[in-house]
Amino acid sequence: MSKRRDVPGIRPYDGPAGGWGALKATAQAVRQQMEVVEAPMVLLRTNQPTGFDCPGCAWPDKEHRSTFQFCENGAKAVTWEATSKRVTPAFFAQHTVSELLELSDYELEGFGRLTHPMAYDAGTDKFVPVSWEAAFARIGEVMRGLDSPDQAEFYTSGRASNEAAYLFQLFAREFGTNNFPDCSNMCHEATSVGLPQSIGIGKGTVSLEDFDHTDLILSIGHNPGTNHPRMMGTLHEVARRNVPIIVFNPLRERALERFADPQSIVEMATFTSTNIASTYYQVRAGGDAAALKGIMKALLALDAERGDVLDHAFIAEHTQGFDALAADLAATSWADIEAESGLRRADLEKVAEVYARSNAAMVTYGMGITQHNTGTANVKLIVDLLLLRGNFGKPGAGICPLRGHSNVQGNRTVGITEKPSAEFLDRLEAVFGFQPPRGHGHDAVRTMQAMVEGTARALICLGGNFAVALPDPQRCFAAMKTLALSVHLGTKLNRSHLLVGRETFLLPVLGRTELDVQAGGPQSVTVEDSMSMVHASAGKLKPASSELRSEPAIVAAMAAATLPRSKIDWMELVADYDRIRDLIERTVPGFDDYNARIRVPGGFRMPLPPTERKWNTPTGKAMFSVFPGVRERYEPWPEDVLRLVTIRSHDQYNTTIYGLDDRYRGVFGRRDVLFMNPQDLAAQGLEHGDLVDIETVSPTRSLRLEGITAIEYSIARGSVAAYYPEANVLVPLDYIDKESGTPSYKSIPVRIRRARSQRASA
Ligand SMILES: Nc1nc2c(c(=O)[nH]1)N[C@H]1C(S)=C(S)[C@@H](COP(=O)(O)OP(=O)(O)OC[C@H]3O[C@@H](n4cnc5c(=O)[nH]c(N)nc54)[C@H](O)[C@@H]3O)O[C@H]1N2
Ligand SMILES: Nc1nc2c(c(=O)[nH]1)N[C@H]1C(S)=C(S)[C@@H](COP(=O)(O)OP(=O)(O)OC[C@H]3O[C@@H](n4cnc5c(=O)[nH]c(N)nc54)[C@H](O)[C@@H]3O)O[C@H]1N2
Ligand SMILES: [Mo]
Repeated sequence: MSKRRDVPGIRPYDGPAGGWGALKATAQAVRQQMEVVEAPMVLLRTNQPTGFDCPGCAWPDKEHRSTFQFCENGAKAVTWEATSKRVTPAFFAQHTVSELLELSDYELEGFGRLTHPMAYDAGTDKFVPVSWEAAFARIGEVMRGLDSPDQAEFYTSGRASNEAAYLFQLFAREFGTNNFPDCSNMCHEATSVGLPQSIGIGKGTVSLEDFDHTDLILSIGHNPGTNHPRMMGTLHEVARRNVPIIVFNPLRERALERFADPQSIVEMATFTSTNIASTYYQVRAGGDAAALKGIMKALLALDAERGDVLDHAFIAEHTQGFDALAADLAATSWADIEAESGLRRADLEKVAEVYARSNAAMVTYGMGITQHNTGTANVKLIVDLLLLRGNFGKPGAGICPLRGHSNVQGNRTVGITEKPSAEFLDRLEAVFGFQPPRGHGHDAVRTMQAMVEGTARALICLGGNFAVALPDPQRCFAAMKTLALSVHLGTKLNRSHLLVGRETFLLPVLGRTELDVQAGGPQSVTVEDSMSMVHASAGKLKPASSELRSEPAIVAAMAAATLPRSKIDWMELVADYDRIRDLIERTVPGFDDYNARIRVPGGFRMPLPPTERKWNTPTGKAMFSVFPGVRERYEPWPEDVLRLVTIRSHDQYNTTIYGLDDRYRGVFGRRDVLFMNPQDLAAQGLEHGDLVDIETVSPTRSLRLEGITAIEYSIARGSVAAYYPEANVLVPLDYIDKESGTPSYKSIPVRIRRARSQRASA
């Protein structure tokens, strides 16, 4: 092969993930954002019994008791929030909103923490300071002036605490709508919709202890070295027990290959590392259903030979729908499975063999499974695989969705959903005495569609970067500007804040790391992690500005201003968050003795019936389901169409970009790249480093991203990858999983063409 040309910022990364590189990156993050004296103290308080919950990810800690767990990306999340940089009224006086909109979210957030409540002034095109009271009064006035409560949309980004989220849903429901777009609608909605159908609850079933007992992990479509870094410690332990970890991922992700645990004195001292994946299958993007069906088909064949491969007793006692699944697998051809998954029959048979030998297996998965047209069906297939060998309700077994935001699961538990159950609404009615709306409301995509159509008039965002996170910014950005009112509770400036409507308010909040003092004294909030553990989190840092208010306090004040005849004494609730938790206890099952139990270090676990082999489905059984065919789309794609997946870099938290490197993938100082398989490059007559244009194959919209540098990467053939959110310009807004509404961010049909001008490539 000829020598690869040099491309600026692209250098292979040969080391393991973790190790000294991670320590160095942490030191750098601290230096750039914080005063160094304060930093070690803050980091030491992360995920400690008396400290705050890490805003980085939703991976649990061993009872929140262990000594400080080193985590590079957790440190970035904490230092990013605890930065000493500030965005003050003086800053806003210097820049018009139009000017600021020219900047990227990376630059905007880089200016630091918001310090004062601000209101948009159309006359000067600037944000100007406003008093909290004036802001609340005006928000209330506009809200009351809407023609219908359903013209208002209440967005939640899953960082909000249980207390803030509960008050937010209470506000919206007393106001009269179930419009709850949330980040989960773009993330694990397929889990929230699929798992209840299969096992009766929309949550993962494994606990941290299960990792000590498992003897097989299938890791599908998630990148823990970057997105759930504390999981690496767990996987490292499992790998060192010689438990097979079989990875399915179109991209080679370094942390899934080799990891040096910064906690391991030996590995750090000797520069060694541990292999994580025992086998790494580079499945084609969107080929997981085919692969899972192949494994199950092989498993059934083994059972036909040996008779004891399936857990027949479990299937008979606990499940329904096995025969239909078996018939469908028999009817699915190996040719289709191989073509769609890009994997060989012999390999999938090997996985089935290993699975057949295991006593307790688990599947861990993330966005590679959910952000597809068939996201919900994919999730249900994973359950099928586990049910075949009774992998629920025994130590070491179960399903483990890697959640997104640190409290996205808790938000759902306390009522952030556009499809509330009748029982929950009945309890709200009984406890509060108002009649909550009964009809289903809008999810995230539906909200944006309503904004595009002009039927949504007001948007209140409890955190997040709504328009940048969603697909098709061209449409979404324009729609935001047609609103009568937008209100953003945030810590840092982002582009959604700047897409101002007729009136827009920016309300700066206390972050997780900061001390929250209310009339009743210092407060803690509570969060629920990926494994359904609920525990307290109390910030300790001095707030970024004396003007900041807590999220519960702001939500309560907006509610009080909007609902003058409210049945709820909002401000009294905020004086002491125990009062909010008492109300949660009275209206949401599983929170008995809430206030007492969060005062025990480590907190408590929410009920998870499948761990006791109890199934809250309509039949009372766990349900097998059938995935029709092997494709995400029911017709094959034309030959020259590639499947684009959008991914996160190592220096990024969703739309928050900490830096421009993606160390483990060998990308430095840039994000404008397209990862391609060398054979796909060659097939298109392209070379490593060529500039390309990407165009979405869409009958309805012309969506393009121009001037991207194509680079060689170890990625499955037919799949290409680019960074989110830059690549969101290529995602059609209506390209969703119809069952869950989740955008198909990981299966966009695209064509790649050499860019007309090759100027910037060398
Ligand atoms: N540091 C950091 N932590 C985070 C976040 C962050 O941005 N930064 N985001 C948080 C949030 S909200 C979430 S939802 C999670 C996201 O965590 P992940 O689920 O890990 O998210 P992604 O990086 O989007 O993609 C995961 C992996 O899926 C693979 N993949 C893509 N398409 C396919 C496919 O079709 N099949 C398979 N098998 N794999 C595929 C990609 O190659 C990538 O390795 O992380 C949370 N934690
Ligand atoms: N193409 C593509 N698009 C995607 C995805 C993808 O994989 N590919 N992933 C999707 C997923 S999984 C998700 S979850 C969404 C994320 O969507 P969002 O949750 O809306 O986005 P974030 O980038 O996490 O939000 C960042 C902003 O949150 C605010 N913030 C930070 N901390 C706090 C806090 O403590 N309180 C408050 N009130 N505000 C705070 C800051 O102002 C910051 O600018 O994006 C989705 N979009
Ligand atoms: Mo997410």
